[in-house]
Amino acid sequence: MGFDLQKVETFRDKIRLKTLKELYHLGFGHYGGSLSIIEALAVLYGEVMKVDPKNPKWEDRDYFILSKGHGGPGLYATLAVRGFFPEEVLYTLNQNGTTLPSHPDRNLTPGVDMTTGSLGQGISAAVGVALSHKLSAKDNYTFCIVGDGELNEGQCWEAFQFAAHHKLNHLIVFVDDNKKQLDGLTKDIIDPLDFEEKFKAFGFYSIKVDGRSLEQIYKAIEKGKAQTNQPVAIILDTTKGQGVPYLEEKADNHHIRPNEADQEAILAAIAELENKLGKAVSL
Ligand SMILES: Cc1ncc(C[n+]2csc(CCOP(=O)(O)OP(=O)(O)O)c2C)c(N)n1
Ligand SMILES: [Mg+2]
Repeated sequence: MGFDLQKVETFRDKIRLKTLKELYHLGFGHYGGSLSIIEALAVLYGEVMKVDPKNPKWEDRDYFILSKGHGGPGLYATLAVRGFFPEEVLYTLNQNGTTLPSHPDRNLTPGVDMTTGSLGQGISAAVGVALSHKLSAKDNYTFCIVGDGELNEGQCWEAFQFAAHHKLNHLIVFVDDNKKQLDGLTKDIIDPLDFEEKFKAFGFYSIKVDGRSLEQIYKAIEKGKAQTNQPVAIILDTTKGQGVPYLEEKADNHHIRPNEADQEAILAAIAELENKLGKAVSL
């Protein structure tokens, strides 16, 4: 299958629109880290991953684990637009009785492959999933997104050593290198130095791309898939709040309870995306 840029761009815009609408409807949430992974999610679910929305537990599917589970709203919007559940469900985000808790739960949401939210643990689970497929001689891919701040957790690096030792070449890890964590710049808290080089030293095939470029992300995955004896790390050069300039510039953009100025800017971004996509997509 070739890469259909226009199709993936539209998919990306719909995901970003639904992410903003569900979070705005809730009144607070993890805007910054949900928005910075949308390009990667659009490429994965729009073009790359073998999934069946009608049969989410299909054994031959590719797996996706959002290790930075607080980006759940971005994943939920992706799954809804992809047809795993009705888009209206997005408006129950994080409310009593919902199937969409603030952080992903594999027992509640169709299409969610792993329960995550405690940083550092999702990547360990992803390595286990990839190992089980390798031991069973199955060719499913396991994709996992970790945060740059999340990589402060030593557990992540234990998992990476293990993945390289076992040559888990069907494990593709994305680092959402948005340069910020909960309360500051990653470089001021624990400077990660050069992720690309670090992953190389840990035995990965490692490549850095512009995390806004759908084409670059797709090509990196293709290169990763060509590896036969190494796990793959794709470093996404992203911006926290990506795709909404006002939120990108807002210093404190990890978890937002929008004030009046924020509300105005978020509603303007929603209107802009709705105009771009045409009224047909708005709920
Ligand atoms: C083990 C653990 N410690 C702390 C938290 C609280 N927490 C949630 S998000 C976050 C910051 C994560 O930063 P990063 O991985 O860079 O995420 P992003 O920038 O993508 O939002 C923290 C500390 C957590 N979820 N799990
Ligand atoms: Mg970050």
